[in-house]
Amino acid sequence: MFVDEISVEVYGGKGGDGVAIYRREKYVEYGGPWGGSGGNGGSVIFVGDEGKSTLIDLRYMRHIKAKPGERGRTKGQQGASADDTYVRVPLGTVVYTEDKSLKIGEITKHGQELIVAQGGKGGRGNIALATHRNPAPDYAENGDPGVYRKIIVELKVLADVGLIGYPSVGKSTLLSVVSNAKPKIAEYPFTTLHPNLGMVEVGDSSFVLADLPGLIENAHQGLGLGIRFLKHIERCRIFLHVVDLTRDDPYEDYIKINHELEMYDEALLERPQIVVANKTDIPGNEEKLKVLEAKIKHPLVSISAHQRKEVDKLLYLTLETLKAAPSVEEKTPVYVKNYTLESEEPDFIITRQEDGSFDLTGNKLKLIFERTDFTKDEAVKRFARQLRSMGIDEALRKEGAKNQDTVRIFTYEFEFID
Ligand SMILES: Nc1nc2c(ncn2[C@@H]2O[C@H](COP(=O)(O)OP(=O)(O)OP(=O)(O)O)[C@@H](O)[C@H]2O)c(=O)[nH]1
Ligand SMILES: [Mg+2]
Repeated sequence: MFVDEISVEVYGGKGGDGVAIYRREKYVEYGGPWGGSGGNGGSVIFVGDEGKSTLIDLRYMRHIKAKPGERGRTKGQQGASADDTYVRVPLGTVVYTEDKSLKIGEITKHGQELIVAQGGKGGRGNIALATHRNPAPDYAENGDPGVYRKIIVELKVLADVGLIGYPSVGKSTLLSVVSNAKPKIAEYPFTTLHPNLGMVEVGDSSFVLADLPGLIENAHQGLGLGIRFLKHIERCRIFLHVVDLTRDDPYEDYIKINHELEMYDEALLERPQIVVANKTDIPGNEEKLKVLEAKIKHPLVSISAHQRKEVDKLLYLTLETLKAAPSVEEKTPVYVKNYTLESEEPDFIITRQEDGSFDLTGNKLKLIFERTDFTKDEAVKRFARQLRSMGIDEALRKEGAKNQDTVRIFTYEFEFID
């Protein structure tokens, strides 16, 4: 089965907590801070692997978790950082956020790495937190949580040449006679349900040929096997457009398939196309072939895939065309923004509740919140200072906060003091 889109949950490992302990020295009450920082959590990383051709492995690991970092140790030693968790994926893998509004990245090369869930940073121990003002803090930072997200992993078939055309015109038959691929061939439409790839050798050169499911009118609106497969077509550098001479009007077929390409993305019309008039072994269609030759604007080769007639001629023309063809620009659909730090939400968001209290949320705020050990007074004071330096006090005042108003930060509540 060909898997081309899958949803997976990925979890970066939590950073190890820092520790707050003191050095013990004889006759010295406080020997100074001695707590090490926590190690970083592991990240979940996808790696390109040219030996893989499907996403089937991911189907068996719906939740991918990286390991947490170790707690800080005594004697100022840092806890060990966790190893990253690597997942090998085929080239052409694209990763999106859950709703597909953001593209996290894409793997196109062997060995290329993409972090899909970053591990959390280790929390600082009390040695690292010591400052001029407070040389012996009795608190430490908690480790940051790792990134958790649901992602959509998508694979587009990477092929140089794509076979397109109506169902049953002989696309799979052609692939089967020019490569080692063994696609299913039958006389009913939609025999091919997923793309088949074959390596085609021509003289000293070779190219990857993709046999794609048949297209029909309004495929761009989802009819037949629809858009799911039009998107595979996008990446082919050239098309072999197979038309069946035994059908009523092969020229009309040619026009309609090109119209489908245009409706999906008009740039596809610019791509080199060779028209392959198939089934010349069946007599009585010579007139239709002549009409095609006269009317179409693309080069044409007539063959019998079944009898492998004139197939070599087609392969040489394909190779020549491929060599001259521009490489395909990877383009991101307009509605998909590339993932950047700016796409993250602001540091904090203030919402006024109906009862007049204030709710504070936001990614950066959450991070500072999670780092804080609220059982320690000093740590809480430090948290308050951090809020002030982020401009939260100022912003609250602007939103109309007054003395003794309630402010809520996740699970923590306090009174605003002007
Ligand atoms: N006579 C003749 N029959 C052919 C030729 N090429 C393919 N066929 C037949 O046409 C039918 C459809 O062939 P397929 O290769 O499965 O067609 P397809 O384009 O892959 O069809 P879908 O996968 O449904 O899109 C089969 O019965 C083939 O045997 C040919 O050159 N001559
Ligand atoms: Mg087929």
